[in-house]
Amino acid sequence: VTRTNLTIDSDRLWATLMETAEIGGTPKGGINRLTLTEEDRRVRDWFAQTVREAGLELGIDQMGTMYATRPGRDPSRKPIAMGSHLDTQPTGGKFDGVLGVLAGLEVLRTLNGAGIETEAPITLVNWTNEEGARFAPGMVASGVYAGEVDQAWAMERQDRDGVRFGDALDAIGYRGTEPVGERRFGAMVELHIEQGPILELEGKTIGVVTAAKGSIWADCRVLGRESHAGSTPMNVRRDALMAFAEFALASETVAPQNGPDGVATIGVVEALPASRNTIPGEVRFTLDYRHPDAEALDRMTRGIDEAASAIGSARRVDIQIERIWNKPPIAFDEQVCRAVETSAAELGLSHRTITSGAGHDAVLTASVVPTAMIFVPCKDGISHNEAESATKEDCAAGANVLLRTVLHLAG
Ligand code: HGY
Ligand code: MN
Ligand code: MN
Repeated sequence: VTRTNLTIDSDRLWATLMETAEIGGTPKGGINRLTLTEEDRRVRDWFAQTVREAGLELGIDQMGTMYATRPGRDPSRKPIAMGSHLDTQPTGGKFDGVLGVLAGLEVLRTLNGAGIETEAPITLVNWTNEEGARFAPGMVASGVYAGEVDQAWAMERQDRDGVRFGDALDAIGYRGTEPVGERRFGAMVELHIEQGPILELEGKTIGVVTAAKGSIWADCRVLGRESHAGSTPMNVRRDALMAFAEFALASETVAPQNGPDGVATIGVVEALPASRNTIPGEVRFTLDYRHPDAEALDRMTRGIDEAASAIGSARRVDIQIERIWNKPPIAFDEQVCRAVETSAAELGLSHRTITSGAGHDAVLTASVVPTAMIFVPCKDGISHNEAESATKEDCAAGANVLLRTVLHLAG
């Protein structure tokens, strides 16, 4: 039975959001808390202490993912999971990931305060390395949990300084002993800011997320030939940087060819040997492209590979694209989506169904656990930016939908 009058404490939620934003907080009001750094360790320590104070049982798996469980009346039932991530982008905001974890904490604190016992246990999850900004790919711990990423391969991923994921995990003391994927959940619900402009434009408070774009990440290299900047005629150069530039613009035109929902991004570029009077012989760069439709995503892959070989032969360079992540588009679970929609309606909150352009841990768990997401608006649709912001009211609305959805599912 769902208590009709139970709501979360929005002051407490907001205070917790602002308190933890100090850990890795930046002068511009954002958060720089890259996965498996000292800042990540500090927020994990805070999380561990806070959930223990709330009487929750804490487990940590071999990828460092943290599970805080509130017992239910019937321990034989699979727990209902709420969760997201506490790691951020280098110029991250206060809400991406963090809102989903702290709203889940607020839900559990509210149940404790009301003395409510649910049939099924409830587990709050902090997934390791959702962002993929330090160690690529992102969503790697939920990927291992879902059986879509190989754990040993994940442990070997290196950051730009050559630090291995496994060593960084040991350095902050969060390599748990629990095998990944051993915990099975009855359902999983993730609350997140939309990170896009639709809810705000339409004046809707809640997004019932029914699907998510597919995403492909690649580590790329252009191999040309170093040569003298002054004495090498333009027509004999094998300039890796200029070839990269042409490829970058080609990837920008491939995206919209498959409709307005196709996107492509090159976030990191490095020209070697990085000397102003040597023609770059090598360029290393990242490529992230996405589409909600699997067929269109395949067409983007073909367009990108065709551009690489055409530009490569025209400029006598080799453009290599190594795909390290390939997650097809997904649809979330209909029952769980309906529980989200019913909860929003019960609360009298304006809502609409929506597809997620961003990736989330829920996108990975969806293949092994009935999963859905709740969106709330963020200002100007801005995210992965220190100016990211959401209102206290919308955060509370999202947390109340999360509370009711979990009560529906946990009984
Ligand atoms: O890349 C993503 O979609 C996620 O926000 N890390
Ligand atoms: Mn996120
Ligand atoms: Mn993010």
